[in-house]
Amino acid sequence: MLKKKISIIGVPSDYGQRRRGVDMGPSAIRYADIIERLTTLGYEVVDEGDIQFKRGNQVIEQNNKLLNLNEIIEVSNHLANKVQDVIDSDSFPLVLGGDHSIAIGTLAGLGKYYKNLGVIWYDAHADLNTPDTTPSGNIHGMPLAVSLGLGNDKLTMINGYTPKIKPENVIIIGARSVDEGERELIKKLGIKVYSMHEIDRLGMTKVIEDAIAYLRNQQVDGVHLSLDLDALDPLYTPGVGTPVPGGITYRESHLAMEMLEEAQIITSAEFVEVNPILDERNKTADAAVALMGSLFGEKLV
Ligand code: NNH
Ligand code: MN
Ligand code: MN
Ligand code: MN
Repeated sequence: MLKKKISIIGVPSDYGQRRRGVDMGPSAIRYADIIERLTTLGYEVVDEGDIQFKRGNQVIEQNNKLLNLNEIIEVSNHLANKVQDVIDSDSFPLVLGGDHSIAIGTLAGLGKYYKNLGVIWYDAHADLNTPDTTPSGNIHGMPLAVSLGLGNDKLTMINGYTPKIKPENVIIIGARSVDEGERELIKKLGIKVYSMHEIDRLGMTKVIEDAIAYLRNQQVDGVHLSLDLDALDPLYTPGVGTPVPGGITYRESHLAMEMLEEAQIITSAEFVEVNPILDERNKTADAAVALMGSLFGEKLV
């Protein structure tokens, strides 16, 4: 990894969707020994604790196209500030969700530093919905669109600027559930997508080689890995709110992380959608921590 220090930021938010329990993701990941795992690899690991915000019984139906909008704005502002503090301290931001709506805050913080940030969106979904296209009203289906400057102004303007990233610097890996409006947006913006079809056809080795070459060619000044655990097949990560069969395998995901580590290209990461209530004996958090091990340079021999 490019940095010797890693700062863990927990974001216990479940406001981006309707299934309770994903707010316990950071606890489940800590329980799976994330700190020990990374410390063993020689990093100085700082646990920044969890982002603080009002937590309670939701869903608060303020707007059926933007569920829990105000809560998500609050979480995003806090998280953006924390991510900036971590970068200021010359540390690697490692954000633990929470549902994927937290990526709005992560990218709002990162975009202040990286003017040409690359993003690898490892997910079964494209997360490119807007209030006009969302089938659910769940903001966890929108963070990539929001970060590209599309959707509700209050979300796109978090941290006082928009957009946070450029479409030509985004790569989606693992997609297999894409909504109609998202499909149109992918075409319109020319976003690079390695769906399950490309992963099957090319193999993960070629997919990651291409992704790295593509981002280098874009001359990105950093690469953020946004990893939704539902990218993997539910066989390996059952503890997610919206599982989709036919996903990436455990080994393919390790290979992807190992290749990204070898390339020394990742400058920040987040692992989201771990829901211990839906899980089987913390299997999904264990998988998340094992993948982080590979991402941060763990070797078998
Ligand atoms: N595309 C659907 C929606 O917008 C599902 C999104 N669910 C996710 N995204 N887990 O990664 O509601
Ligand atoms: Mn507050
Ligand atoms: Mn997602
Ligand atoms: Mn997903």
